[in-house]
Amino acid sequence: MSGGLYSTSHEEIDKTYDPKKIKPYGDTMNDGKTQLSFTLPVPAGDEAVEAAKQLLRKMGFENPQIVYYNELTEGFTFFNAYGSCTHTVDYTSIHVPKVESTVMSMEETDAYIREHIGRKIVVVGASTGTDAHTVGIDAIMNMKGFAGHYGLERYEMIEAYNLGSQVLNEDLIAKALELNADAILVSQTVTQKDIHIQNMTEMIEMLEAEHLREKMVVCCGGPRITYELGKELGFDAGFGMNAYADDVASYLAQEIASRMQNKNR
Ligand code: B12
Repeated sequence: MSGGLYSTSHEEIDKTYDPKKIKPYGDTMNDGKTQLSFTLPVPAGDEAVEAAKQLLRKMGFENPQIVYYNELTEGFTFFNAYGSCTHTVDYTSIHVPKVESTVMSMEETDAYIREHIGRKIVVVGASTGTDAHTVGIDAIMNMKGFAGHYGLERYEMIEAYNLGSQVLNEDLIAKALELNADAILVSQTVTQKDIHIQNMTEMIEMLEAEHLREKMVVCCGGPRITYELGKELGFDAGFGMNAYADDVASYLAQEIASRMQNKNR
């Protein structure tokens, strides 16, 4: 049976869906329909709309349509546009490195730590450098948590210390040493001029200089952080958007337990 005016039936989808050639979906498989917005440094008017359409065609969009435009400030026009994307991606060839641990609930993680580590684990976290954003690290660490996921402070088997924002790398390391921490969590939100790269690189260099790098599990996170970037900068793992306390707590528990096992071998 057909799915109606605005939807495609499962049978039709099965016939036309090719994982080797995926493209955006509007209301019909492979229609390529895409919405995008951008600003051009020109005054509003017919020429501005034509410029936006030409640009969309060069980006690979057929049938470009400008559905809204407004001169936000003199000489700068904002556009909302639609177009049909002509490009495809081979979904079967995609491999994204990511944390391999099994995500457990808070209760399961507490039980895992009890069984495999046998003591509370100590975690120290902060938003470091000049970064004033606290909401990300709070989402991971605060008792009340975020989006229905309790933070590390709520875990019975985790002693969590959230140092807040604008914490210098040396101060975070000093606190981790004082508390004999098992793990350090670094949050970075501001990425302008790659300030996060500089700051996180400095963190790892400081830990290495003090011969502390291997003694702790060191993780980073933030909206523009990926697992790959974290690894590239010398962290054990990186967590991006949609990461929750469950993800990082499960990873820490399993990673610390595995390091303890390896040591005892
Ligand atoms: C709230 C906010 C602020 C508040 C922060 C209040 C506070 N106490 O944190 C205030 C008003 C202070 C602020 C200030 C600034 N802000 Co601001 N801010 C935001 C805003 C609107 C929301 C950020 C947020 O709270 N998100 C919600 C949290 C829950 O999401 P999250 O951080 O991504 O965290 C999740 C994951 O990333 C992950 N995660 C995060 N950290 C970690 C750490 C670990 C270890 C792990 C495992 C996971 C993890 O888990 C979280 C839950 O899933 C964003 C825009 C936006 N809509 O995103 C801009 C934004 C982040 N701010 C921005 C900027 C530029 C600034 C300022 C520099 C502006 C200025 N010129 O003064 C200043 C900061 C000055 C400074 N020295 O840092 C830019 C950053 C651009 C960039 N890429 O660099 C943004 C994107 C706005 C924009 N579009 O320009 N900001």
